[in-house]
This record gives sequence, C-alpha cells and structure tokens, in this order.
Amino acid sequence: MRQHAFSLRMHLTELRGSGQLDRELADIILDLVSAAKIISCEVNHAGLIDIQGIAGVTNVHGEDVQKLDIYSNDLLVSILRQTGSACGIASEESEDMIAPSTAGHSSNYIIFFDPLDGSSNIDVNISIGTIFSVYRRVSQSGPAQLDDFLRKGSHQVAAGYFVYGSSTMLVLTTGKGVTGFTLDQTSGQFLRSHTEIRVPERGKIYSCNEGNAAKWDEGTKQYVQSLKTAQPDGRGSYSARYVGSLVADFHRNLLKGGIFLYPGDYSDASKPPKGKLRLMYEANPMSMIVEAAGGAATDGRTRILDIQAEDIHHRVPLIIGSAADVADYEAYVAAGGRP
Ligand code: P6P
Repeated sequence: MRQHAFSLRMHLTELRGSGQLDRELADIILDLVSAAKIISCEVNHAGLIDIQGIAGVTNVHGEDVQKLDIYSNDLLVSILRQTGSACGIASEESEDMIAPSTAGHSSNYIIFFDPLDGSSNIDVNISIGTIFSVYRRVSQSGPAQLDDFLRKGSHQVAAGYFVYGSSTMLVLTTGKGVTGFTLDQTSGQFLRSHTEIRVPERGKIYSCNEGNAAKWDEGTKQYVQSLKTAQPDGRGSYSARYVGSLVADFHRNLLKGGIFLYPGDYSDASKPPKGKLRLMYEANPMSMIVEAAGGAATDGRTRILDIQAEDIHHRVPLIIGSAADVADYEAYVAAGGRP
C-alpha cells in the first residue's frame, strides 16, 4: 500500500508538539515556502520569458544582479512584510536592514536570506538556491534594531535552503536533526523525502575553486594536494566537484560527504581571516545545518557558529562538510603545511 505522504505542515506540527518551534516561527517557514514555490516556477521558466539576464544594476558587493535576484528578493520581502511574520529582514540584495510592516512590530523573529544564491549560474541552467537564517529578537518590541542582527550563528533558531535543481527541495533544521522535503508538482506540497539527513564522517569529494590556488596559503595548498593521492587509510584519491553555486555544492556534499572549501587569507595570525562568502546568510545557515547533520564548519581556525558578526554583510572563509575532513584541513592550516 502506498505510504501516506508526510508533508512539511505535518513536520512543523510535530516540531511544535516537541517544543522545537512555535506558531510564529512555523509561519515564517510557511511564508518562505510560499515565496519559494513561485521562485521555483520563475527559475524553471527563466529561459522562456524576458526575466533572465543581467538587470543592469549591481548589488552592495558590486556583483551584476540578475533580474531573477531582484524578483526573488522583492517577492520574499513583500510576503514577509504583508504577513508581519518577522520584525526585521536582512537580504544579500539590500545594503541596510529592511523594516517590517507595522504588523511585524510584535513579531519575535528576524530573518536573513540570500534570495537567489549562485545566480550567475541562472543562464547556464545550474542549480541555484534561496538560503535563510532565523534568530529570536533581543530587542523588546517594534522594528528590529541593529543588535538583533549582529549575532553569533550559534543563536540561530532555524536555518535552511531551497535548491532549485532537477527537483525543488527544502532542507530545514531547527537545531535537532536535518530534514529534506521535495516539492510535489502535482499537489504543490513539500513532501518529506529525506527523513534524517546525516553527513558521512569522512567523504571522498572536495569542492573548491582551484583557479584561486595561487592565492592560497601553504597549508591549504598542501591539504588540497593531499586529496589528489591515495589516502593513508587505504582509500583512493578524492573526486573534485565544484559548480560555483554554494547551495548546489553544499547540498551534494551534505548528502554524499566531503568538504567544501572557500579558504581565506591566513597570513596574519593576529587577525580573523578574510573571506568571500557572507557569514549571516551563507556560512551560518549552512553551518547550523551541517552541525545538526553531524558535520563541521570553520573559517580555517574558528567554528563558524562562534563568530560574532561585525556587520550584516560580514564576510568569512568557509570550510564545511564531513567532520573528519574539516578537522584534517584545520590541522594543515595550523601547521602551515602537512601536519
Ligand atoms: P567563485 C555565488 O556568487 C557564491 O556566493 C556562492 O554561491 C559560490 O559558492 C561562490 O560565490 C562561488 O565563488 O569565486 O568560485 O565564483
């Protein structure tokens, strides 16, 4: 007999029953789902309507912004403001915090998102995604204040991403376990497809942009080189997999095991290493997910979830994936080469 489908709403009801989330947080997740279903449709039709292509504007990071970025950002902001489910919003596409509507002043949650991460891949049909991260406010009421946003990732109450690929998936954690849902195009529901995602202790995949190798520190260079040969435990060399879309690269390694590296500049041991990826809406949500799945995430020296945000677009190096692989990398960086 066909198994009854287990929907996201059923999962949220279970989490509420076990005290892992309240009605407000469930409503935020359902708002994100409403937006993601629409974004998924637009991404899947991007080649057919004139919504694809560079919009002629750049974001705060000076990157060409694809029209779908703007569309996805505006849709997410509009839904969250109309429902009043968040008291503050921060997006990759907006330099400053986005004020809630009046309805949001009484909400207890703030949200970060990258509305369409990896958007430079839209035109070449590689999977892209929406990444989100939710915190309980620290201010009392009214519109969220800057202190509500400048947090450590260990304070997140929920994190996840939608990946728009061969299917549209939601990967979600509220801190205990990681669950995957696949959008059923027939019913329009997200149905549970990955009950308990665990990342293997050690993998056989490494993901990095080797075009940057000349800029890497010696420890990173020797670590990556070590993966290209037979391993001490008798396994063969690792496979290189990298598409330049964090959600796609992370999702593959989460399910199969392995390590994703966007290394930083470790030359000055007295300062935190600089990096490319954004702490609040790329590194932190992925780090909450990977740790809840048994993996690890570091900037090369410090656990990502322990890093105090200095601004809402704070950048960090990101090394994330199987715990044993991440630990090996940290040993190479600490030793300045093979440990
Ligand atoms: P590079 C996309 O712009 C992004 O922020 C991530 O999705 C991706 O992992 C990374 O940048 C790719 O960076 O320098 O290899 O193109």
